[in-house]
This record gives sequence, C-alpha cells and structure tokens, in this order.
Amino acid sequence: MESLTNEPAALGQRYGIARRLTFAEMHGGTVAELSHDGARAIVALQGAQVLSYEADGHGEVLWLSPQARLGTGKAVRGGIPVCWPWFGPHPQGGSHPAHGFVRTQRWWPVSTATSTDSTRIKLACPAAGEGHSAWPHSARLELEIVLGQCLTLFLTTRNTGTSEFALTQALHSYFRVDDIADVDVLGLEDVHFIDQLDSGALKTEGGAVRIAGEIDRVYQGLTETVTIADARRRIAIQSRGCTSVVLWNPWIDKSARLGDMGEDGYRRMLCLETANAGADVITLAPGESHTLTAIISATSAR
Ligand code: TA6
Repeated sequence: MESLTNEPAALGQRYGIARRLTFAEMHGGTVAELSHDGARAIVALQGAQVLSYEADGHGEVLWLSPQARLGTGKAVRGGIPVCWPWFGPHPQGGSHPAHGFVRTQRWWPVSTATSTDSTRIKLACPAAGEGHSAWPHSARLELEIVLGQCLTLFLTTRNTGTSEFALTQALHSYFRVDDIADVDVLGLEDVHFIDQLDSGALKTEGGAVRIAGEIDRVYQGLTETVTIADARRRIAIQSRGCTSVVLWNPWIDKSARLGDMGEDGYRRMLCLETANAGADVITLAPGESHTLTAIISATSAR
C-alpha cells in the first residue's frame, strides 16, 4: 500500500524507524534520512533521488548543486537522479525531457526495514504505470536503497502492460572529488566508448582516464568495477544488470550553460553512471522484470 501523504510526521509514523530512518523537509521537499552505524543517506521523495551519501569514516561521497531545490518541476542536479524509461534525448526527439520523466515525479515509500547489516527504503513511482505521451506503456517501477557498508541501489522495472517495450535508463550518479585535476578513473582501460562529443564516434583509450576538459562517454561492454581515485580516497562503483557506464563532466562552458553547477562546481564532481545506454537496450515482454544495480563504496586512497 503506497503512502497517501507527504507530511514527514505522517510518513514517520507509518515508515519511520527510531534512530535509523526519519522523514523531514529539506531543499523545499520531503526527504527520508537513513542511518546505519556511521553512514548516512538522504533520499528525496521527488524522483526517489539520493541527495547525499556519507560513507562511514570517508565523508560525503556525492556532489549536489548548491542550487538544489525540490518541487520546481525541474530535475535536481546532483546526487543520484533516476533516468527512466529513456537515457539521453527521447528516441523520437521532440520536446520530451532528456533522461525520461520520473526524475520530477513524486515517488512513495512502499516499505522500510533495518537490520544489523543495513537500513533500507523501497519507493515506487505511480507515474510509471499511468502511461505518458512520450511512452505509451505501463510498468511497475521501484527503487530500493540499501545503506550499509556500501550504498546499494536496485532499480526494478516490471512490464505491467500488454505489449513489449524497450527501455534505456541510468542511475546518474554525481560523485564528489576534491579536485577533478587530481582524479584517475580506473577500470575503463581499452573499453570501447561512444564519444558523445565527437558525433558518437566509437573509440578506446589505454590507461587511467584523466579529466582535463568536457567529457561525455558511453562505455559499452563493461562488466567490471570502475574506481574514481584521488589523493584522499577511492570510490568504487560496481554495476549489475547492465554492460554500459557513462562518464561525464561538463567542464567550464557547459557548466555556464547549465546554470546550476555553482562556482567551479565542475572541479568538484564527476558523473560515473550505471546505465543501460547506447546499444545496451533492455526489452521487456508483458510480465517480465529487470533490475539495474549500483553498489557504491568508499575507502582510503592507500
Ligand atoms: O549522462 C551524461 C548526460 O547525458 C550529458 O550529455 C548531460 O546532458 C548530462 O547527462 C546531464 O543531463 P541533465 O538532463 O541532467 O542536465
């Protein structure tokens, strides 16, 4: 049964867990605050968007725009936006929003739980079942967020309609770094990628990826962990249910065009997105399900 109100107190009565999971108003909307041992996470009901993940002993792992504001009708920049049921521009073009339509929709808690290993919340998106002018299908869309030694996200789609549909999607994670000039991205060596800044040319690159300008790559055929390493820590991202990851930094000019990257924000962030994108398209027949999983952990640099 999905909750019928977004009042923090009412949600707390129904889904709260003393000292582990509470609801509050933040950034102009309702959020769930999860804790487990020394780890913390904040999840907005809008878009089921993780806005913050503080790993136990390793600080804030995610980058969030200083202009982050819920309830504006626009997606919040930062944290982990859910891009669904299409990644990037709408396949048929037109005026449909990039990255699908669920980022700005209200999601509702379905269940919460805590154990010695984790604190978790599962949310559902009613809009996914209501059809959309740009996507005439019906699905059950749920995101389960598990906070423990790692932060794990399970994004599950079930086709509840009567016809098959194709799906592309991403957990569009914005990671915080001390200085982008000091970052190595490991695990992408010699993996083919679509260069979105070079007319979709298919390329490979040996060695660790260094960021010295705008970068927008859809890596294909990937199955391993990708690591963002700087002088202080290593953030590891394991992706399951997909064979593509997206690497993105807007750098200076695109940041200015976006307008919500803050002062020098591009220096403090790097997107490494767990995705079904490019040729990695999921097709679901009626009744079939698929889960896209991201497992995020932080450790010291040495
Ligand atoms: O994931 C990379 C990307 O597709 C970039 O091309 C850029 O558009 C970014 O996503 C942000 O998209 P958004 O719609 O959140 O501004």
